[in-house]
Amino acid sequence: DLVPLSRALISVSDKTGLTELGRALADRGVELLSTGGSAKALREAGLAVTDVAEATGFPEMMDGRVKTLHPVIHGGLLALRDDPAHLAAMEAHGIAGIDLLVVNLYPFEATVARGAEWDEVIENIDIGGPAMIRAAAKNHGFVTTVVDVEDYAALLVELDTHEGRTSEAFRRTMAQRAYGRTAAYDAAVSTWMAGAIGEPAPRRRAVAGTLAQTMRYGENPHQGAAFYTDGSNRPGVATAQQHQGKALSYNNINDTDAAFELVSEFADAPPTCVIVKHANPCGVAQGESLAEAYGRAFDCDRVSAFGGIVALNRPLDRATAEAITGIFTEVVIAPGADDAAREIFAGKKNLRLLTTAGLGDAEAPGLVWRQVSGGYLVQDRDAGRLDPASLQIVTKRRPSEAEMADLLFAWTVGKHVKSNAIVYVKDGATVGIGAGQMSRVDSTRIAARKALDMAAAIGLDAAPTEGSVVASDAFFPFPDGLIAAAEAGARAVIQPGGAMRDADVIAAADDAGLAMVFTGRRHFRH
Ligand code: 93A
Repeated sequence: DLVPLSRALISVSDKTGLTELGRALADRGVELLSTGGSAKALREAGLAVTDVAEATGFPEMMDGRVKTLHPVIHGGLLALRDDPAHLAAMEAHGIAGIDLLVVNLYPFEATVARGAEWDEVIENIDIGGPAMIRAAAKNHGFVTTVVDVEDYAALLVELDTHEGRTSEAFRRTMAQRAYGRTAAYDAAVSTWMAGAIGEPAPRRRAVAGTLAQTMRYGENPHQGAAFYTDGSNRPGVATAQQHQGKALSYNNINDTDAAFELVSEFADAPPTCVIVKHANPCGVAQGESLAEAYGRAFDCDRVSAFGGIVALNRPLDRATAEAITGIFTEVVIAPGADDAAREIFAGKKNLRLLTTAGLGDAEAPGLVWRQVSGGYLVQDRDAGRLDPASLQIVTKRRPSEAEMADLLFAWTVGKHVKSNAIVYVKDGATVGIGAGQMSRVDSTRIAARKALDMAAAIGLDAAPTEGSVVASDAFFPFPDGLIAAAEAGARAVIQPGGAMRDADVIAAADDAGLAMVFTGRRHFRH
């Protein structure tokens, strides 16, 4: 899969590193082909260059709007070098292969950023550059495409590693970046245009992905909204089949996603049910049966579960469907539903039932995006599972086997609770969840208090947190949160550790007779 590189087309607006790259390629015996300004710079650096105009037999024209848009160029980029018909066409039409394309586009984004007028911005929409990039990247079996100055060095390393050739893996990596660039470029054009013509509706804005649905409104009734799929085709809310009920709202989709992501952590576990409200779980439980799991999840916080989203880790059955219809529920998502369950739900017209092709992959890598003023934050998905062997027991008392199982369950739930997250668990069911507080001790107290409220509502004598275990998504900075958990009746604690005052926190745990394990890993979720 190594292909030699003998002819390069260089056409760049940003001339950074251009002459160095040109010289490095020429030194390796690569013939250079180039457009007006790029060719001039290369020539001034003393390099031999063929003008694109000479290769095409056409001058660059219409203020440069047409310079590389010619079959001699696009044929050279697109021809399959192992297809006799393509080779014959090249021969017949005097087309020489182009093995490397180096392009960076007209500075559209920078032109917008400096506040240029409409006509000037339009003139900075590159047409020939993206056309060449898309052609070369499509033909990555034979052609290398470089669209970032930052990749010049990697290209030269690649050539030196393979004696002037490029590997398939490298060409594919570069092709992926190439399409990423052209996609972002057109998105920038569309986004600018939407702003310039005063069209704020989300459905008109450039968004990566495919428009799946426009909504009556967004998070609130005065906000427009739309839903896009990203083409990854993963099991989840975007690819689920909806069997009944009204179209999903913006908040439904957001909450259903949170519920499904959490239940997908329990792919190989006993029957598990997650109930979500406002993107936080308000009850997560396992049981002998799915119906039992639902009942136990419901008992964590019956008040919040009203109008919630239910996610299940196995197909919905009749008993679970019956239990769910006991209260008003917005959405149920599960990897399937049997006929009896479907029949029971059919009587509840407002209940949406979504089935997926399977559970999500909690360990799949991926990127998550967040918008900030004037930009985006991108990070790896919080994937990956805790290795129980890596846990460190830091207290005098070791957790029992049953406590350890509950600790791991609480830890996994805590990963999906907005920070500061505190999760009390007993016998495979959450009994108190504290979410989204600005101080950890508040989350600890709120979770315990909600558990007490629940106990009063359903007529329990003892506090549900009595004899529970507790997970904290990040370390306890002070002993106060841990002491509050001990006072609520927790017997074991799981937390990352790593606080300056760990020693104080461990001493407080020992004083209260708690077992505590450190994970060495944090799960902030904001
Ligand atoms: O106006 S274009 O869309 N028409 C073209 O045919 C074309 N071919 C390359 N712009 C075109 N380019 C762009 O010219 C390249 O993407 C690059 O940004 C720029 C390089 O021009 P020069 O080498 O003259 O500085």
